[in-house]
Amino acid sequence: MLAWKAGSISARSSWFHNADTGVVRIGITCYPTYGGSGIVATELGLELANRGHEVHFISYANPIRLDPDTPGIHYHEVEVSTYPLFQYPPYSLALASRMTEVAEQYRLDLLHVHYAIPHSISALLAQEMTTSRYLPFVTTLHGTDITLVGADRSYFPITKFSIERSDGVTTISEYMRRRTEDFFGITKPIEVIHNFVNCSLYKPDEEAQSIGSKRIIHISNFRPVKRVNDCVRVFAEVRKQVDAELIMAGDGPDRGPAERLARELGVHQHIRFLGKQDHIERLLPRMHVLHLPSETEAFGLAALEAMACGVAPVATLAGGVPDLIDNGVDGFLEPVADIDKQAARITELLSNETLRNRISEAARRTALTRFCTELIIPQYESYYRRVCAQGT
Ligand code: GMT
Repeated sequence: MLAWKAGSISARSSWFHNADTGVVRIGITCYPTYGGSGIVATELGLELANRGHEVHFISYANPIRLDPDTPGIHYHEVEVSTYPLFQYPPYSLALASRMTEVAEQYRLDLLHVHYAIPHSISALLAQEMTTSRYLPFVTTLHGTDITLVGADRSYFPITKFSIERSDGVTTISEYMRRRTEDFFGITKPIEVIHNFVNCSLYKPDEEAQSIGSKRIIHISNFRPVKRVNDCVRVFAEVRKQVDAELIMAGDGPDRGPAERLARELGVHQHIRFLGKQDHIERLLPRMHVLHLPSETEAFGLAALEAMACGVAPVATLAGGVPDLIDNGVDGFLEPVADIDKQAARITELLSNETLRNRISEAARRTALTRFCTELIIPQYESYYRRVCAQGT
């Protein structure tokens, strides 16, 4: 591990904060907005702090879902100054400077960045700028950092470089691992650590489900890759058979077009566009079906959170979703853009209670037995130990 970075670091050494207790001082960087990668990073930081680790979030805003008063949690804002010459203020550089400051001041053991671009490059710079010791960094690849941004001609070389220069690379599904290896010709090991859910917080509420009409929910950041118009089209078909309601949670560029389409199809009075929601765990248990019609999806965190609440997922056979959903067992996978098949499946689930209960129970079981926080967080802890041990 050290050989390919020799020269700049040979005189330095990394340390693991407390080798006896395994407590780590970690800097976490993510997009602090409503995206799944930011949610995973935040929940990971909170869980690590809960286990006694010292967690420092370094970002341009306080990540959503993060209460900075939580014991063991620190938040360091990155200030991006503007200057008349800067048409594009260089956030990556300001981030690298802040990472270095925090790493030196709090004697961080490692950095963990979520979403490759630009966080991984900032971490690499911070590593170079940290003079007191070797500062390893782990990059977690979440989805469009590889499938869309990384595939863009302007970002391909730097994405590949950032992966190659990371001390450790994890990703959230087998599909993402294969896709990264194949597309970038990466040969270094990529560890798959799946998305996780807090199964005590995200749990079923049968009573809430039994009240009122049948409810379908879609949760996303309303980008084109999520195909939110398909939710509306499918819903219009479902409404021909079942008296159902559609709840659209989240916000993003395709919200306006989806609202227009709902009016055109005459179903707008049965759809609620809620905008961004801070407490999805309170909303989900009242739902009957989650609809995730994405073009591509690296894993599908929203589907996992729904499954933990016993809500049957109907998703598309796209990307890493089969890592999560076993078609016909704990949810359904239908072809991308196939409105008829998706509508038929949702109609069937809403009108057949026996089927819905079977899927709902299996979905909860999958969340509990494969993706619960208690199972996944130790995988990160052990991965950090391995990465830090490589740098000593
Ligand atoms: O859309 C992205 O690729 C970014 C990311 C985000 O920040 O919203 O979402 C991805 O990360 C989630 C958490 O790991 C995954 O569960 C989502 O499947 C994935 N989204 C896509 O691949 C479209």
